[in-house]
Amino acid sequence: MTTAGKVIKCKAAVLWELNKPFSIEEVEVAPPKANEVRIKILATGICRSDDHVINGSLVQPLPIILGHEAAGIVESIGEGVTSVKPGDKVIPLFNPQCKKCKTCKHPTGNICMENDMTAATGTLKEGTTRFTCQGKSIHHFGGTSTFSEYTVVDEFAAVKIDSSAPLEKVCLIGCGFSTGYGSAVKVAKVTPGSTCVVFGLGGVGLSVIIGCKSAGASRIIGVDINKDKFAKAKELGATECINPLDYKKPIQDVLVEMTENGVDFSFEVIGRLDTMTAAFACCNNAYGVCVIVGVPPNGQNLSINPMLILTGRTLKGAIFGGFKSNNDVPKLVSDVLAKKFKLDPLITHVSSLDKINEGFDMLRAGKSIRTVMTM
Ligand code: PAD
Ligand code: ZN
Repeated sequence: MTTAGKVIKCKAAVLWELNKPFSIEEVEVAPPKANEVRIKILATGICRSDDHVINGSLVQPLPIILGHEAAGIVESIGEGVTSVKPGDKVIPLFNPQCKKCKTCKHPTGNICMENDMTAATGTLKEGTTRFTCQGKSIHHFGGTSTFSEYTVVDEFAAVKIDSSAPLEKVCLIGCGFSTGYGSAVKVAKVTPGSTCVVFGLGGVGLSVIIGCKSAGASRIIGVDINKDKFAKAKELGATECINPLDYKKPIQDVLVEMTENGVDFSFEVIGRLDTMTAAFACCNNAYGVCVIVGVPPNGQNLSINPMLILTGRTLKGAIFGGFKSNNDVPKLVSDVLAKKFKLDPLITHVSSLDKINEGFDMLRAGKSIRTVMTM
């Protein structure tokens, strides 16, 4: 029996209030309108950015269905959709690529003007939501909302991937892996023989390490206050790992000493102002490049002595590893199929949507890298 054109009732994790657990609810998912795609989500990862919404660091309209790192199969399409068809494997794109706006037409810019992160409305482009629960309309998150068995996205926020891709792994290309890997190879443009430092060894930081190693860095220093993260970081390419709590001096001073006047490339992959300041200060004064990857707390500012910039350091940042999502996501999936890199080491837990709160508790306790919920 086809579900196309009908409302689908399914399970979703709804966040009704900040700092509260998700409620597993039966939601109604309306059929896609023109230029929209309804997707059956088969796998979705838990990323720290979702947690930033729960704790208020990343401000979004509530109630909301979070989740943005996923893969699924197209269930039905709205009028005018041409890039995907029912049955296609797709990855939803929280940082979409419409290919028409000024940013998409720019050779490197990747914050498509159709994105719903920078000034979140919690709706699709048409201006309304497709989710209803207990008679209330529920907001979308980043145009993706993958903590639901079915979701509706704008056509520009979904991309077809290889039909043989293992969805329970390539879901990480929807956010964490691509963000980290691209931050190294595309944003910093790590060079062979260079020295890199990565602050924060979660799923995204470890993906930065994978990128630094593949770009030929000869020294990769991992920094984390949780030493349980060190073994995996070394397995993926870190040549040494340090814990700021083991030193009396500020960690930037330790790093500058360890590396003869600072590193070539530094990455902040936590989302804290103090570690952003440290990451910037520990890169070489003449040519060091610091990339901000962590999402900072809402409404706070960094204070930086301009002298640090004047001598030649570069401070930059990027969403989604600087990748143009529609162009690059299918290529990254093909790279996984060609065994160019492995996603398995990043997936420490496989779980289900019913256990979403336990999955977030493990992330907060530093016990998981990525939990992938399969449906
Ligand atoms: P995670 O929580 O798995 O990893 C963060 C790591 O930082 C953990 O291992 C912590 O132990 C460590 N840490 C915490 N505090 C400190 C500290 N003071 N000093 C040193 N280490 C510390 O998160 P994640 O890997 O999923 O995400 C990391 C950040 O990247 C987070 O801010 C997230 O919102 C952001 C992100 N950005 C994008 C983007 O497009 N720029 C995409 C996805 C995630
Ligand atoms: Zn994410």
